[in-house]
Amino acid sequence: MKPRDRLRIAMQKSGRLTEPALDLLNRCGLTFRQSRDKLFCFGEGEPVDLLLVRDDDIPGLIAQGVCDLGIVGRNVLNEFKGTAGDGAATLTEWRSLGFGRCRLSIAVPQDVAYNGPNDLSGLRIATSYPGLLGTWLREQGVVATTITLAGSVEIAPKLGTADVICDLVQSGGTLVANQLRETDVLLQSEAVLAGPDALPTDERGDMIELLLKRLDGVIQVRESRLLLLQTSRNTLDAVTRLLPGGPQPTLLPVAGQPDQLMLQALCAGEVSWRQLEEIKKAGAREMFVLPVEKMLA
Ligand code: PRT
Ligand code: ZN
Repeated sequence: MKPRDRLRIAMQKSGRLTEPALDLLNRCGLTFRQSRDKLFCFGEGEPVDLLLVRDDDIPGLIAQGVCDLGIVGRNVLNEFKGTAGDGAATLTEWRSLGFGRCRLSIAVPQDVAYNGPNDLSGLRIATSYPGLLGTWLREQGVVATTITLAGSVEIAPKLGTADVICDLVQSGGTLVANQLRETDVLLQSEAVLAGPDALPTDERGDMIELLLKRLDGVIQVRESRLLLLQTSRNTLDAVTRLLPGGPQPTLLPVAGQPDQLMLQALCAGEVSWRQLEEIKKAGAREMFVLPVEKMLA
Protein backbone atom coordinates (compact mmCIF):
# COMPACT_ATOMS: atom_id res chain seq x y z
CA MET A 1 0.00 0.00 0.00
CA LYS A 2 1.25 3.52 -0.85
CA PRO A 3 2.40 5.35 2.28
CA ARG A 4 0.11 8.20 3.29
CA ASP A 5 1.33 11.47 4.71
CA ARG A 6 -2.06 12.46 6.17
CA LEU A 7 -3.61 10.81 9.19
CA ARG A 8 -6.93 9.08 8.62
CA ILE A 9 -9.49 8.52 11.39
CA ALA A 10 -12.52 6.24 10.95
CA MET A 11 -15.72 7.11 12.78
CA GLN A 12 -19.40 6.21 12.65
CA LYS A 13 -21.20 7.87 9.74
CA SER A 14 -24.58 8.09 11.37
CA GLY A 15 -25.50 6.83 14.83
CA ARG A 16 -25.09 7.30 18.54
CA LEU A 17 -21.34 7.97 18.40
CA THR A 18 -21.33 10.42 15.47
CA GLU A 19 -22.09 13.75 17.17
CA PRO A 20 -20.01 13.22 20.33
CA ALA A 21 -17.05 11.94 18.26
CA LEU A 22 -17.13 14.96 15.95
CA ASP A 23 -17.48 17.30 18.91
CA LEU A 24 -14.45 15.70 20.58
CA LEU A 25 -12.32 16.01 17.43
CA ASN A 26 -13.40 19.65 17.04
CA ARG A 27 -12.33 20.34 20.63
CA CYS A 28 -8.94 18.87 19.73
CA GLY A 29 -8.66 21.56 17.06
CA LEU A 30 -9.60 19.32 14.13
CA THR A 31 -12.15 20.68 11.68
CA PHE A 32 -13.36 19.08 8.48
CA ARG A 33 -14.83 20.28 5.24
CA GLN A 34 -18.58 19.65 5.44
CA SER A 35 -19.42 16.61 3.36
CA ARG A 36 -21.25 14.49 5.88
CA ASP A 37 -23.23 12.67 3.21
CA LYS A 38 -19.96 11.36 1.77
CA LEU A 39 -17.54 8.73 2.97
CA PHE A 40 -14.54 11.04 3.19
CA CYS A 41 -14.11 14.38 5.02
CA PHE A 42 -10.99 16.40 4.28
CA GLY A 43 -9.32 17.97 7.34
CA GLU A 44 -8.93 21.74 7.03
CA GLY A 45 -6.21 22.88 9.44
CA GLU A 46 -4.24 19.78 10.41
CA PRO A 47 -3.30 16.89 8.07
CA VAL A 48 -6.04 14.67 9.49
CA ASP A 49 -8.96 13.32 7.42
CA LEU A 50 -12.09 11.41 8.42
CA LEU A 51 -13.61 8.28 6.96
CA LEU A 52 -17.33 7.99 7.78
CA VAL A 53 -18.44 4.35 7.89
CA ARG A 54 -20.65 1.86 9.76
CA ASP A 55 -19.25 1.32 13.23
CA ASP A 56 -18.84 -2.43 12.62
CA ASP A 57 -16.35 -1.72 9.80
CA ILE A 58 -14.03 0.47 11.89
CA PRO A 59 -11.77 -2.16 13.53
CA GLY A 60 -11.26 -3.92 10.16
CA LEU A 61 -10.29 -0.67 8.45
CA ILE A 62 -7.64 -0.04 11.11
CA ALA A 63 -6.38 -3.63 11.01
CA GLN A 64 -6.01 -3.39 7.22
CA GLY A 65 -4.12 -0.10 7.52
CA VAL A 66 -6.76 1.83 5.55
CA CYS A 67 -7.20 4.08 8.62
CA ASP A 68 -4.70 4.92 11.36
CA LEU A 69 -7.20 5.38 14.18
CA GLY A 70 -10.89 4.87 14.82
CA ILE A 71 -13.53 5.99 17.28
CA VAL A 72 -15.66 2.97 18.11
CA GLY A 73 -17.45 1.24 20.97
CA ARG A 74 -15.34 -1.11 23.08
CA ASN A 75 -18.04 -3.73 22.43
CA VAL A 76 -17.41 -3.58 18.66
CA LEU A 77 -13.62 -3.45 19.05
CA ASN A 78 -13.47 -6.44 21.41
CA GLU A 79 -15.90 -8.47 19.33
CA PHE A 80 -13.63 -7.90 16.34
CA LYS A 81 -10.51 -8.81 18.33
CA GLY A 82 -12.18 -12.00 19.49
CA THR A 83 -13.48 -13.17 16.13
CA ALA A 84 -11.12 -11.85 13.43
CA GLY A 85 -7.79 -13.44 12.57
CA ASP A 86 -4.24 -12.67 13.71
CA GLY A 87 -4.09 -8.98 12.67
CA ALA A 88 -6.95 -8.15 15.04
CA ALA A 89 -4.92 -8.95 18.12
CA THR A 90 -2.65 -5.99 17.42
CA LEU A 91 -5.45 -3.42 17.86
CA THR A 92 -5.32 -1.39 21.06
CA GLU A 93 -7.51 1.06 22.96
CA TRP A 94 -5.41 4.21 22.99
CA ARG A 95 -7.89 6.21 25.03
CA SER A 96 -11.36 5.70 26.49
CA LEU A 97 -13.47 8.67 25.57
CA GLY A 98 -16.24 8.87 28.17
CA PHE A 99 -19.30 8.80 25.89
CA GLY A 100 -21.45 6.03 24.37
CA ARG A 101 -21.46 4.26 27.73
CA CYS A 102 -23.41 0.99 27.84
CA ARG A 103 -22.92 -2.61 28.92
CA LEU A 104 -23.21 -5.99 27.25
CA SER A 105 -25.48 -8.11 29.40
CA ILE A 106 -27.40 -11.33 29.60
CA ALA A 107 -31.15 -10.77 30.03
CA VAL A 108 -33.77 -13.41 30.74
CA PRO A 109 -37.60 -13.28 30.60
CA GLN A 110 -38.93 -11.63 33.77
CA ASP A 111 -41.04 -14.65 34.74
CA VAL A 112 -38.12 -17.12 34.53
CA ALA A 113 -36.16 -18.00 37.68
CA TYR A 114 -32.41 -17.36 37.37
CA ASN A 115 -29.76 -18.33 39.89
CA GLY A 116 -26.58 -17.78 37.89
CA PRO A 117 -24.78 -18.58 34.63
CA ASN A 118 -25.22 -22.35 35.11
CA ASP A 119 -28.92 -21.86 34.46
CA LEU A 120 -28.01 -20.93 30.87
CA SER A 121 -26.80 -24.47 30.11
CA GLY A 122 -28.54 -25.91 27.07
CA LEU A 123 -30.45 -22.67 26.34
CA ARG A 124 -30.52 -20.71 23.08
CA ILE A 125 -28.98 -17.23 23.52
CA ALA A 126 -29.67 -14.56 20.88
CA THR A 127 -26.93 -11.97 20.38
CA SER A 128 -25.09 -9.73 17.91
CA TYR A 129 -21.88 -10.44 19.86
CA PRO A 130 -21.18 -14.18 19.37
CA GLY A 131 -17.44 -13.73 20.04
CA LEU A 132 -17.79 -11.96 23.39
CA LEU A 133 -20.64 -14.25 24.44
CA GLY A 134 -18.66 -17.38 23.46
CA THR A 135 -15.65 -16.28 25.48
CA TRP A 136 -17.79 -15.51 28.53
CA LEU A 137 -19.65 -18.83 28.30
CA ARG A 138 -16.34 -20.69 28.13
CA GLU A 139 -15.06 -18.79 31.18
CA GLN A 140 -18.24 -19.77 33.04
CA GLY A 141 -17.93 -23.38 31.89
CA VAL A 142 -21.41 -23.21 30.36
CA VAL A 143 -22.43 -24.92 27.12
CA ALA A 144 -25.29 -23.13 25.35
CA THR A 145 -26.40 -22.47 21.75
CA THR A 146 -25.57 -19.03 20.34
CA ILE A 147 -28.12 -17.61 17.89
CA THR A 148 -26.42 -14.76 16.00
CA LEU A 149 -28.77 -11.93 14.99
CA ALA A 150 -27.88 -8.65 13.29
CA GLY A 151 -30.54 -6.64 15.17
CA SER A 152 -33.81 -6.72 17.15
CA VAL A 153 -32.23 -9.18 19.56
CA GLU A 154 -34.58 -8.19 22.38
CA ILE A 155 -37.69 -9.63 20.71
CA ALA A 156 -36.15 -13.08 20.08
CA PRO A 157 -37.53 -14.67 23.30
CA LYS A 158 -41.04 -13.37 22.52
CA LEU A 159 -40.80 -14.76 18.99
CA GLY A 160 -39.61 -18.07 20.36
CA THR A 161 -36.37 -18.02 18.36
CA ALA A 162 -34.27 -17.88 21.55
CA ASP A 163 -34.70 -18.42 25.31
CA VAL A 164 -32.58 -15.52 26.58
CA ILE A 165 -30.53 -12.70 25.05
CA CYS A 166 -27.10 -11.10 25.31
CA ASP A 167 -27.37 -7.46 24.20
CA LEU A 168 -26.32 -3.89 24.89
CA VAL A 169 -28.12 -2.15 27.73
CA GLN A 170 -28.00 1.50 28.60
CA SER A 171 -31.03 2.77 30.56
CA GLY A 172 -32.61 -0.69 30.70
CA GLY A 173 -35.83 0.66 29.13
CA THR A 174 -35.70 -1.70 26.13
CA LEU A 175 -35.42 -4.74 28.42
CA VAL A 176 -38.38 -3.65 30.53
CA ALA A 177 -40.45 -2.95 27.40
CA ASN A 178 -39.78 -6.54 26.31
CA GLN A 179 -40.42 -8.13 29.74
CA LEU A 180 -36.76 -9.03 30.16
CA ARG A 181 -34.51 -8.69 33.19
CA GLU A 182 -30.73 -8.09 33.20
CA THR A 183 -28.78 -10.78 35.04
CA ASP A 184 -25.04 -10.74 34.17
CA VAL A 185 -22.81 -7.97 32.81
CA LEU A 186 -20.20 -9.33 30.35
CA LEU A 187 -18.57 -6.02 29.42
CA GLN A 188 -18.72 -2.35 30.43
CA SER A 189 -18.39 -0.36 27.23
CA GLU A 190 -17.85 3.20 26.04
CA ALA A 191 -16.44 4.83 22.94
CA VAL A 192 -12.67 4.39 22.62
CA LEU A 193 -9.93 5.65 20.36
CA ALA A 194 -8.63 2.47 18.75
CA GLY A 195 -5.42 2.05 16.79
CA PRO A 196 -2.64 -0.41 16.08
CA ASP A 197 -0.35 -1.46 18.96
CA ALA A 198 2.61 0.20 17.30
CA LEU A 199 2.26 3.76 16.05
CA PRO A 200 3.55 4.61 12.56
CA THR A 201 7.17 5.84 12.66
CA ASP A 202 6.62 8.64 10.13
CA GLU A 203 4.88 12.06 10.47
CA ARG A 204 1.60 10.28 11.10
CA GLY A 205 3.06 8.89 14.35
CA ASP A 206 4.02 12.43 15.40
CA MET A 207 0.52 13.62 14.55
CA ILE A 208 -1.02 10.81 16.63
CA GLU A 209 1.14 11.76 19.61
CA LEU A 210 0.06 15.37 19.27
CA LEU A 211 -3.58 14.30 19.01
CA LEU A 212 -3.30 12.07 22.09
CA LYS A 213 -1.88 14.99 24.11
CA ARG A 214 -4.73 17.25 23.00
CA LEU A 215 -7.26 14.50 23.76
CA ASP A 216 -5.88 14.10 27.27
CA GLY A 217 -6.27 17.85 27.78
CA VAL A 218 -9.84 17.83 26.45
CA ILE A 219 -10.86 14.77 28.49
CA GLN A 220 -9.31 16.18 31.65
CA VAL A 221 -10.91 19.61 31.38
CA ARG A 222 -14.32 18.23 30.43
CA GLU A 223 -14.81 17.36 34.10
CA SER A 224 -12.63 20.08 35.61
CA ARG A 225 -13.76 23.33 37.22
CA LEU A 226 -11.70 26.31 38.29
CA LEU A 227 -12.71 27.56 41.73
CA LEU A 228 -11.84 31.15 42.63
CA LEU A 229 -12.48 32.62 46.05
CA GLN A 230 -11.25 35.16 48.56
CA THR A 231 -10.39 34.30 52.15
CA SER A 232 -8.59 35.91 55.08
CA ARG A 233 -5.30 34.35 56.14
CA ASN A 234 -6.72 33.05 59.42
CA THR A 235 -9.55 31.08 57.72
CA LEU A 236 -7.27 29.76 54.94
CA ASP A 237 -6.65 26.36 56.57
CA ALA A 238 -10.35 25.73 57.22
CA VAL A 239 -11.25 26.74 53.67
CA THR A 240 -8.47 24.66 52.08
CA ARG A 241 -9.54 21.53 53.99
CA LEU A 242 -12.97 21.71 52.34
CA LEU A 243 -11.76 22.07 48.75
CA PRO A 244 -12.74 19.23 46.38
CA GLY A 245 -9.95 17.00 45.06
CA GLY A 246 -7.34 18.36 42.66
CA PRO A 247 -3.82 19.78 42.61
CA GLN A 248 -2.61 22.20 45.31
CA PRO A 249 -4.39 25.57 45.10
CA THR A 250 -2.57 28.75 44.07
CA LEU A 251 -2.62 31.72 46.48
CA LEU A 252 -2.37 35.34 45.36
CA PRO A 253 -2.18 38.55 47.42
CA VAL A 254 -5.13 41.00 47.27
CA ALA A 255 -4.00 44.58 46.60
CA GLY A 256 -4.42 46.87 49.62
CA GLN A 257 -5.70 44.06 51.91
CA PRO A 258 -2.66 42.30 53.41
CA ASP A 259 -4.73 39.88 55.53
CA GLN A 260 -6.74 38.72 52.50
CA LEU A 261 -5.78 36.09 49.88
CA MET A 262 -7.19 35.15 46.52
CA LEU A 263 -7.31 31.34 46.14
CA GLN A 264 -7.43 29.55 42.82
CA ALA A 265 -8.04 25.77 42.75
CA LEU A 266 -8.48 23.33 39.89
CA CYS A 267 -11.12 20.80 40.93
CA ALA A 268 -11.30 17.33 39.38
CA GLY A 269 -15.11 17.30 39.10
CA GLU A 270 -18.31 19.31 39.62
CA VAL A 271 -18.44 21.69 42.60
CA SER A 272 -21.92 21.48 44.14
CA TRP A 273 -23.92 24.28 45.81
CA ARG A 274 -23.68 22.31 49.06
CA GLN A 275 -19.86 22.29 48.85
CA LEU A 276 -19.79 26.02 48.06
CA GLU A 277 -22.04 26.79 51.04
CA GLU A 278 -19.76 24.78 53.35
CA ILE A 279 -16.66 26.55 52.04
CA LYS A 280 -18.38 29.92 52.51
CA LYS A 281 -19.29 29.02 56.10
CA ALA A 282 -15.60 28.30 56.73
CA GLY A 283 -14.78 31.91 55.81
CA ALA A 284 -14.57 32.19 52.00
CA ARG A 285 -16.30 34.91 49.96
CA GLU A 286 -16.46 36.16 46.37
CA MET A 287 -16.61 32.60 45.09
CA PHE A 288 -16.68 31.71 41.39
CA VAL A 289 -16.84 28.28 39.72
CA LEU A 290 -15.68 28.41 36.09
CA PRO A 291 -15.65 25.72 33.41
CA VAL A 292 -12.19 25.00 31.97
CA GLU A 293 -11.95 25.15 28.21
CA LYS A 294 -8.40 24.07 27.39
CA MET A 295 -5.50 22.72 29.41
CA LEU A 296 -1.95 21.90 28.37
CA ALA A 297 0.21 20.49 31.15
O1 PRT B 1 -25.15 1.91 11.27
P1 PRT B 1 -24.17 1.48 12.29
O2 PRT B 1 -23.82 0.00 12.21
O3 PRT B 1 -22.97 2.36 12.30
O4 PRT B 1 -24.89 1.75 13.70
P2 PRT B 1 -25.42 0.75 14.83
O5 PRT B 1 -26.91 0.75 14.72
O6 PRT B 1 -24.68 -0.53 14.85
O7 PRT B 1 -24.93 1.52 16.12
P3 PRT B 1 -25.61 2.52 17.16
O8 PRT B 1 -25.51 3.92 16.64
O9 PRT B 1 -26.94 2.03 17.63
O10 PRT B 1 -24.57 2.32 18.38
C1 PRT B 1 -23.23 2.60 18.23
C2 PRT B 1 -22.53 2.29 19.53
O11 PRT B 1 -23.12 3.06 20.58
C3 PRT B 1 -22.66 0.87 20.04
O12 PRT B 1 -21.74 -0.02 19.42
C4 PRT B 1 -22.33 1.05 21.51
O13 PRT B 1 -20.92 1.08 21.70
C5 PRT B 1 -22.90 2.42 21.83
N1 PRT B 1 -24.17 2.38 22.57
C6 PRT B 1 -24.41 3.08 23.73
C7 PRT B 1 -25.30 1.71 22.29
C8 PRT B 1 -26.23 2.00 23.29
N2 PRT B 1 -25.64 2.84 24.16
C9 PRT B 1 -27.54 1.40 23.24
N3 PRT B 1 -28.37 1.65 24.13
N4 PRT B 1 -25.63 0.90 21.26
C10 PRT B 1 -26.85 0.36 21.19
N5 PRT B 1 -27.82 0.57 22.15
C11 PRT B 1 -29.15 -0.11 21.92
C12 PRT B 1 -29.14 -1.58 22.39
O14 PRT B 1 -28.67 -2.43 21.36
C13 PRT B 1 -30.62 -1.81 22.70
O15 PRT B 1 -31.36 -2.10 21.53
O16 PRT B 1 -30.17 0.52 22.64
C14 PRT B 1 -31.04 -0.45 23.21
C15 PRT B 1 -30.89 -0.43 24.72
O17 PRT B 1 -30.98 0.85 25.23
P4 PRT B 1 -31.73 1.11 26.62
O18 PRT B 1 -31.42 2.54 26.95
O19 PRT B 1 -33.19 0.91 26.38
O20 PRT B 1 -31.17 0.16 27.64
ZN1 ZN C 1 -23.26 -1.26 13.73
